[in-house]
Amino acid sequence: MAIVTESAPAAAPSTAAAQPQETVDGFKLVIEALKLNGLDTIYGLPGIPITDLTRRAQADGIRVLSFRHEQNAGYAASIAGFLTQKPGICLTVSAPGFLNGLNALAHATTNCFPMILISGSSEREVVDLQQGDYEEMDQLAVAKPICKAAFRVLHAEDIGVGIARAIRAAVSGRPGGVYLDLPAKLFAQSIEAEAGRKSLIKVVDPAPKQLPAPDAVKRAMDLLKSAKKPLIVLGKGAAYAQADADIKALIEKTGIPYLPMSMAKGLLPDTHEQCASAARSFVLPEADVVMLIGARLNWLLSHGKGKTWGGKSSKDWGNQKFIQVDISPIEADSNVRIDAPVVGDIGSVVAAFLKDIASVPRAPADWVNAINERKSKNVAKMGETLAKDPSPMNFHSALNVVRDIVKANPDAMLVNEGANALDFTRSIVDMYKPRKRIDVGTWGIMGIGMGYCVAAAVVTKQQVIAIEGDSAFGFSGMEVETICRYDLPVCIVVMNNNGVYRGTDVDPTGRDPAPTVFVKGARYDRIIEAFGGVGANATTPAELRKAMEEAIRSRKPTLINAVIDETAGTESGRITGLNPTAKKK
Ligand code: ADP
Ligand code: TPW
Ligand code: MG
Repeated sequence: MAIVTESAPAAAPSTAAAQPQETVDGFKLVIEALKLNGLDTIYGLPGIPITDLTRRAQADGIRVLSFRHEQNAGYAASIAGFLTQKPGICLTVSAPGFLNGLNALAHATTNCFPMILISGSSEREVVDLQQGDYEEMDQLAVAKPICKAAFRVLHAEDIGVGIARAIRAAVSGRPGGVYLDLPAKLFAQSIEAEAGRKSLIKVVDPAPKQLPAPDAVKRAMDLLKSAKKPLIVLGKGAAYAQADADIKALIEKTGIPYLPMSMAKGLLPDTHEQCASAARSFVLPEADVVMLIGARLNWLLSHGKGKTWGGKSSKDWGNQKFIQVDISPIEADSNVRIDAPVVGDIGSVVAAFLKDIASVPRAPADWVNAINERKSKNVAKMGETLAKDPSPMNFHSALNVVRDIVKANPDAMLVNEGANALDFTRSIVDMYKPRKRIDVGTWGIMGIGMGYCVAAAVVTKQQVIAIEGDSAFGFSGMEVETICRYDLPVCIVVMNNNGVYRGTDVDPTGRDPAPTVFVKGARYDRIIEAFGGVGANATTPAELRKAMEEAIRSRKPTLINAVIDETAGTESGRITGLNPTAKKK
């Protein structure tokens, strides 16, 4: 490791006999600690006190991707963590930059993505006495409640330990967001080079395997063997675990129908004969044993109860028994009884299941047939809808094109946010490979779009396709400049229906535009042209297809304004029922 950067005769005693001492400063130690641990990319935004950290990191070979807003850098880091199993690094300045990064830190924690938010901070002595330092804020205290762990390093010789602790906290057990506070003073501290080198830690086994207890495995397998109507639910934890071949084997060897959660789509191709997505509302209430693999029974699965699961009212439990595979020992029983919790990492657990797989009977034919019947009906119905070519274009006719393009480019990454633009894409666009679909996640958060595009392109080097609601796009739209600056192969499709959910609302008083409505007929494509990217306006599926094909052929940053019928969407997409007014009714 080339850690010696400077000789510092000025700092040495000025006797003629003294040898100039080789020293290393805090900047360099941070950079070397990251590199030593294979953390080769920083998503950030410069300014005091970290500008020189970005410069020197770049000079030392770390890829430094500079954003227009820290939130987007943070989202990029979070999804890089999901895709690589290494903590994504987001770097920000103090107070305001730090706060801008916090949303992503919380998002990473909520979604179980490993990420480290590194923020520069002001002088401790001044901050703690609240004497009004430049960008004064007790950042460590603010970060703590929303992240998995938070650390501060005060002395250069502790940088190695600080970064090692941050890495372990981010990736071990249930992954999450970690905050690392680096005060301005730290960067300028110099220590003796050899001592500096020795202080760094290459973290050994940062995310240790967690083998399941044999009795827990047996309990789960016994329950599975007893099932007449088994179902497997794959969540984004299963996608994160990168145990793709074993998960496929588990599903195919048992013949059990499975349901992928949004970001688990493509773990097996959505076109797989055992995929039950098109019969979701049938399999959830009907199943008798449900194996959850890396999926929580949160709101996205109706908390495991209520009508979705065959309960009589919203609080009633259904009749299913649950097996839950999760690395978190406290996840089980969070919403309903888990009859067979299996705590461990998904790779190890599924491998343990496979050892006993021959004794699991194949999923009963009447169950499989009943599902297939529902599926083919629903698929046929969807086919009819997709075949229509209404004018103006609606979500279905536009997404029918996206569906074809993704099918022809199964390695492309698909970024997706919005309400209708999200829900329709998830149900219409099939995914064929693992970890290709990245979206709004557990919170249904708007704003992940362009940050995810940057990270997806940088990490995977694949074509990225972003399907964005016009509202969703606005949260991170300025990052099209970033996409153009780094010349990334990103094709953004803005599903422009003139607003949030729809473009049809009016202010009853006649004074202002309605809260959900935007400038009508806006031309989002022109935004990217300002930065040298390719813009296209598409009013028909044919125009959309041509523009997307051209984007993928050229790999040029492209933004397509897809003009969608402003009446086509529904309030809140698929989750209208969560609105308080709907609840009141
Ligand atoms: P989804 O939204 O797709 O249903 P969730 O985010 O709710 O998925 O659930 C992901 C779950 O996966 C979390 O409970 C998390 O603890 C778990 N998880 C993440 N990584 C692993 C892993 N390597 N092994 C086991 N469980 C994991
Ligand atoms: C950070 C609330 C959920 S969906 C959405 C908002 C504002 C936008 C829907 O409009 P869009 O999609 O994107 O045009 P479409 O196709 O239905 O017209 N702030 C944050 N996150 C969320 N989820 C919201 C607000 C919301
Ligand atoms: Mg919209």
